[in-house]
Amino acid sequence: MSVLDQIKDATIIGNQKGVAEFTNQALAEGVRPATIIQEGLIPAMATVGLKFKNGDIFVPEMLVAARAMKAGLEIIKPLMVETDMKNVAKVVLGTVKGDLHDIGKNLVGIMLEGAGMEVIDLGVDISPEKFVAAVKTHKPGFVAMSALLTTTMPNMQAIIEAFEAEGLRDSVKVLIGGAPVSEEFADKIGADGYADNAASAVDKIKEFLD
Ligand code: B1M
Repeated sequence: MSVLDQIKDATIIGNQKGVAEFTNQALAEGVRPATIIQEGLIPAMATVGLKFKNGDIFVPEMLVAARAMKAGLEIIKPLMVETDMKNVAKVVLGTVKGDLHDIGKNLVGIMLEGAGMEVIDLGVDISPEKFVAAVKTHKPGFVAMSALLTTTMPNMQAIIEAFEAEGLRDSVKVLIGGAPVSEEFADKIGADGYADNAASAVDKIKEFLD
């Protein structure tokens, strides 16, 4: 079994220690950090989601798998940051109100920081008011929102409307992402862009900077 498969299996069963060990082993073997994420950790969470959907596992198992994935990300995070290109853009990032999923958001944050951007991570369950306050305080060029539940997607629109109501809409580019979100939905709610993964979130922002 390859070390990437070992990372995947350890994540699925929520074996934090195993994920950390196999991640370190993979790095020692010369596997690129991005490959560990793309071919080990992310597919593991896709399997976990499927098992949950099929009723094979329940919320507690999903939670331990999420913690195991974070153990791998913690090791990889410092390796993703390029030191020579700081602050090419300032990004306020958060998971929208009602939604507690943060792995994808954290990954987006890691990739943005890795590309030399300053990230103000508001966390999860972030209301329109909190996004508005963060934009007023930090004056970012970009706001990146994450939603993983179909029920919380409409809160992205509420945030854009709050920016409009506060006269902030033209000061920021709003990008959205998360498993149930699409380009079409981004257009519908008047977002400036959609990214289907963390790497493309970086590319989208770079497009605006060009
Ligand atoms: Co939840 N959950 N969950 N969950 N969970 C999903 C999302 C679900 C699809 C599972 C399923 O049924 N198959 C389902 C949603 C169904 C739906 O809405 N249609 C679901 C459900 C139902 C729930 C609860 C309601 C369960 C319950 O309580 N009965 C509950 C809701 C809690 C809440 O938020 N209020 C719940 C809870 C949880 C846990 C807390 C146990 C845990 C989250 C732990 C955590 O995040 N700290 C959890 C998990 C782990 C999942 C799954 C299994 C994995 C999510 C994940 O981390 N994926 C998920 C199933 C799935 O997605 N297949 C599921 C890995 C991550 C790297 O991918 O987040 O998609 P993702 O991020 C990607 C891209 O989407 C993109 O880049 C990332 C990296 O490439 N991206 C962005 C994300 N945000 C972006 C922002 C951007 C750009 C790109 O900005 C520009």
